[in-house]
Amino acid sequence: MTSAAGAPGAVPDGAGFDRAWSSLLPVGRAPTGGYHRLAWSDADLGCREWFRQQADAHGLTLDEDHNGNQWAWWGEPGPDAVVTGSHLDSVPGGGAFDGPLGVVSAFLAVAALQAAGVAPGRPVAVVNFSDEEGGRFGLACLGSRLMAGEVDPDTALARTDPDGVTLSEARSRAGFGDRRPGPDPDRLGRIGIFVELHIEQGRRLAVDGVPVGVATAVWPHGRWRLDFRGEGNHAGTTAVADRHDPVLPLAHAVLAAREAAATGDALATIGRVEAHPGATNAIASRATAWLDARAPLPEGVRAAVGRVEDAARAAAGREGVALTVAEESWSGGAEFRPELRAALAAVVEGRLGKVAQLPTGAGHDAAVLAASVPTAMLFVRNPTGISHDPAEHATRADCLAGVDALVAVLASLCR
Ligand code: HGY
Ligand code: MN
Ligand code: MN
Repeated sequence: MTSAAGAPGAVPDGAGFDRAWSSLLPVGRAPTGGYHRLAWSDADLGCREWFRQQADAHGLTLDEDHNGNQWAWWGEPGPDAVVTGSHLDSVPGGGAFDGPLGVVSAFLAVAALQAAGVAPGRPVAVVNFSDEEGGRFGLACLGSRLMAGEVDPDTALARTDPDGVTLSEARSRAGFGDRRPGPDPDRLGRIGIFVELHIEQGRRLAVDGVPVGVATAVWPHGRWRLDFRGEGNHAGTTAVADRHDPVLPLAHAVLAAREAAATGDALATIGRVEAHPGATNAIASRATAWLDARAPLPEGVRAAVGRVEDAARAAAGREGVALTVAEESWSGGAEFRPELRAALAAVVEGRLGKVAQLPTGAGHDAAVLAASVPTAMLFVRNPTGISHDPAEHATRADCLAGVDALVAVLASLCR
């Protein structure tokens, strides 16, 4: 047995990475190439079964908690554990790497330490956090936020998906109905440090020519639902002066989101809209838009949302349309501990010869946990920066560099 210090003999198993990656790749992939691994769907259950198989293959002890999070323990679960992993669910039509790269890399990094005969000085676990994307029920980072007591379980259970299925019903259909979600101080209390590896959702590492980076911060971000209620009518016989078209103020909201993003430091996006009844030859009676807004500081997010809401309300008033705006999800973001990220950056640089430190506008479970435990993130270079799309990609060489960096980080933490 060698000590974990540096674990020079622990190197990524490229063939092992290929096997793990290729066994997960087909799960939940649509014919379009995009992924529909939505929480508690058959695709998500397929990912959960894959996690169980990986835990078994690496001799890790499986623990599935009441919030749907999966843990694979190397040794006995215990306090001050080094936990690494990410999520396996995707946005609708998402890419293959956002989430899964962190979970696959975590299993491979643990396998490399095991193969090198490392005896970890503290418990180690690989984690799959449930429903990180909120792609079905609209609440981001739900598994980790329920564990941390950040989301009311009854509020979450009552959330419905676009087909009107509640989270409660979806969990029951998945065989989880007998387990009530909610705060889990025991499991949260076991975490000594959480390290999440994730594909970069941007191009900073590509521009800097660096394969692996360390996160400095996750921006605050939230989701708002804008409901416009007008008056349905015939598209071919209703004079403009007689219209109360809800899609018109919705269009103003879309333009205001772009304006807020183009003129401030926030990012504001409306990527999901619905018009009812959705008939080509009818003026919609109601329409809904979902706004995603993010910025380096919370007040920047609120300012951007305010600009969108003001524009939408003014346009709705002119059109005689009623508007309600509701905040659906809020994540406060996180600043990762400077001393921790500097220590990990030194480890990564020592292993790979170079490193960068960078913030992200993308939300992560690591940002949720940062309020309770020391957390850090490693980013793997994404040549195009594209994410939340089937074109999302990282090269195999960079994925293995990410595993290599994670091995060195885990080895340094497991002393
Ligand atoms: O939405 C996000 O930023 C993350 O991908 N859940
Ligand atoms: Mn994502
Ligand atoms: Mn993610």
